[in-house]
Amino acid sequence: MRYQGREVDIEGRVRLVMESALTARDRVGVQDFVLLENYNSEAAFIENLRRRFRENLIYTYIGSVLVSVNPYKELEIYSKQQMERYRGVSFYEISPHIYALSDNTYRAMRTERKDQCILISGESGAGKTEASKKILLYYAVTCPTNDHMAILGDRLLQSNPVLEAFGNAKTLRNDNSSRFGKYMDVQFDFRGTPVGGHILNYLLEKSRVVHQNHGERNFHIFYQLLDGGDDDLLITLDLERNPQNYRYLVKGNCPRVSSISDKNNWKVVMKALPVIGFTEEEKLLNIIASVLHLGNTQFGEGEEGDTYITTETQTSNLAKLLGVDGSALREALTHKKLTAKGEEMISPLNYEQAVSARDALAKAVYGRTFTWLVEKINQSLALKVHKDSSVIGLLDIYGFEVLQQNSFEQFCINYCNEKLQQLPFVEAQRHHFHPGVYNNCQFICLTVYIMLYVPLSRVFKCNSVAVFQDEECLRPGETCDVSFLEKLEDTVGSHPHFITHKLANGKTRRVVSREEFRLLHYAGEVNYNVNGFLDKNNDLLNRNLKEVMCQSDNQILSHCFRREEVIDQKRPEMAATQFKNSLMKLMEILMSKEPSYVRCIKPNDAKQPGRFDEVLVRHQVKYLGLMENLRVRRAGFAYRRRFEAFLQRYKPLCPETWPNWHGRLVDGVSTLVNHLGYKAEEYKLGRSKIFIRFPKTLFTTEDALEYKIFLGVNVCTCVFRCVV
Ligand code: AOV
Ligand code: MG
Repeated sequence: MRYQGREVDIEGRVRLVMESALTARDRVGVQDFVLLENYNSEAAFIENLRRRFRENLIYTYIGSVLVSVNPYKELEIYSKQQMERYRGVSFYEISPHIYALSDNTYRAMRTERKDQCILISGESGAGKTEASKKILLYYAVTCPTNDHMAILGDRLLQSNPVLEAFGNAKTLRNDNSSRFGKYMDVQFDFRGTPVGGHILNYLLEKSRVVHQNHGERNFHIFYQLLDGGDDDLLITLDLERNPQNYRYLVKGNCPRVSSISDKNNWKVVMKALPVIGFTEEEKLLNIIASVLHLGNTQFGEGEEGDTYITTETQTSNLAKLLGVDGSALREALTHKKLTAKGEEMISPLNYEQAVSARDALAKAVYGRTFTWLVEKINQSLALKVHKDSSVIGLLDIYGFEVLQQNSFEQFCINYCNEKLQQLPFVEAQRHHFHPGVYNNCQFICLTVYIMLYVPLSRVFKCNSVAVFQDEECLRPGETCDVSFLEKLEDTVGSHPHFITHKLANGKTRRVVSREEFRLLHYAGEVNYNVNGFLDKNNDLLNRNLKEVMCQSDNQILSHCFRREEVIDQKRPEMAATQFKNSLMKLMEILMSKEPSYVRCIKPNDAKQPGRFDEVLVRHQVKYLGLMENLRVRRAGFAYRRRFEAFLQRYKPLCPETWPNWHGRLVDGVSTLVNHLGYKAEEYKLGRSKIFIRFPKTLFTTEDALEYKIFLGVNVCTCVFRCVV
């Protein structure tokens, strides 16, 4: 028989299994942390990661959780041949890989007929987006397809460079940092062929359009256009090639990034657009250019405190690109329309107000175009109404972030990470407190989770920061960020994970300034500066600017700025509330699916290959809860399978369950495991699932199945049970 590509007989195979297990353990550590001898030791855990990292083995399991360490270099492990190696192969027979997790999830979806989701977490730059792309590629390449569906696979893949161009940017943490959250459903029909897809996007960091921190850039697409667009195109758009000429591109003082070729990426995006069914290229380019021109629109101050535009020619071009009337745009950029006692009044904006109106327009134009782009991609992926279809969801969000100055964006990003970090815990609770399985619950570590996460979530849930910001924004008259901070102190001041300058009282060594509040997140402390918090949450656009925009003859923009919005006097939901609500919906989506987890680790802050910074890794191992994860797996039942799935898979191993079991599922499983010789401490039967404690039990059963399929006759599985 063939084993790992070699022709061997059964004895040889057993020997090979044992030899490879022993030598591999010494050289490169164990491939599943569950098999670590000293599984309580964090040092042993990190040493195992380090050994494997040194050997370019970036993947390790904790049971069914995949831990991935960013290699910061291209490894030869993602080829088509590699994909083939992992197809249909049991999780534990072959070295850990993102393809194994992808394949396993796919097979679970097919055999258990249950929707799945893959949750990828880790801090900024840890490798989440790369992992999600690899999973998608795996499905596009390995799933059965036909000509029609091949187009869909192409679209799924090609949507990535487009979304990344518009939604990713260079930050200090990551040269290709996702500045939006992405959840993608891939839909499969009963044959396992991908038939549709759908993307949900979460809170794009729009403030980046008008401002970037030092060493960071605006969204990639601007630089791609300037570097890659041909001369004629730039002339048509009235653009110059040098990004330094655009105020929205110079704030971070970082026009070029050595790891990025804007020119090549531009070509990739231009090629991808038609694949995803895009015909409005010209209109889209006009919009990108208009944002740059908006940034260069400057104002002068009149004697009466009024404002006028000093860059007249540019504004005319800007109006053309936006497809709106020039004088109406000028008026709307320098005046605001108010309705008082049923009468409309126009009042001039002062300099600061005009700058802020201009920036608000740039953010709105870009942000809404991004949402439109996602809608457009969704149309091309078109989720089908299929009776027997299932989906695999892929979640790739922005990772936890701590910057020098943290603002509203980091607050939302970190809140999102915090929420998602709770998910496995909620999930574990759901499974392990399954009646009949865990009567004398051994969940010591669960309390760690509860202590860490629940109190903070209470801050958000009961005294809901988001909701209360809405109240703050709603208050008539001038509201200011400092009063928001005071109100926060009044509401959640007593919470141990919340600190401000006033509340610190010498209790903290690190300074919290008067404009900051500090939250103790699961992943560390973060000081948030409240300056601009409310404005960002308000995300308001003057009504007359909306009026101008909804008359645009650029169809993308007229789609993005609807007439109804101007007529409708209802206050739109605040950004934080929208985000919170969409996250709650996301949690529901995720909870309705069977989850798999990829935990990404960043080995160093210098983005360098071969560097394993132990302090940094230890911190991530801690806050990702990997030791707790391991302890839970070891102490509890590492593997769980639905009765149907377990019986379906292993029934050939027992004459009484083969070819079909007609009694109750639980009795079938019981008969099967008795026949296989499982010992009482190795497993438990729950209400609808079997829980298996040791990976070896499952390895053995898998081996027996494989051998059985190979021989085509019934074998005594005990032989294997003794030797492996
Ligand atoms: P992130 O998604 O976790 O950060 P990325 O997936 O963008 O991080 O990874 C950051 C960079 O690390 C990539 O651009 C690659 O250069 C490198 N990298 C990551 N994974 C691999 C891999 N498997 N092989 C080779 N290089 C890799 V963020 O979106 O900032 O939270 O917000
Ligand atoms: Mg990312």
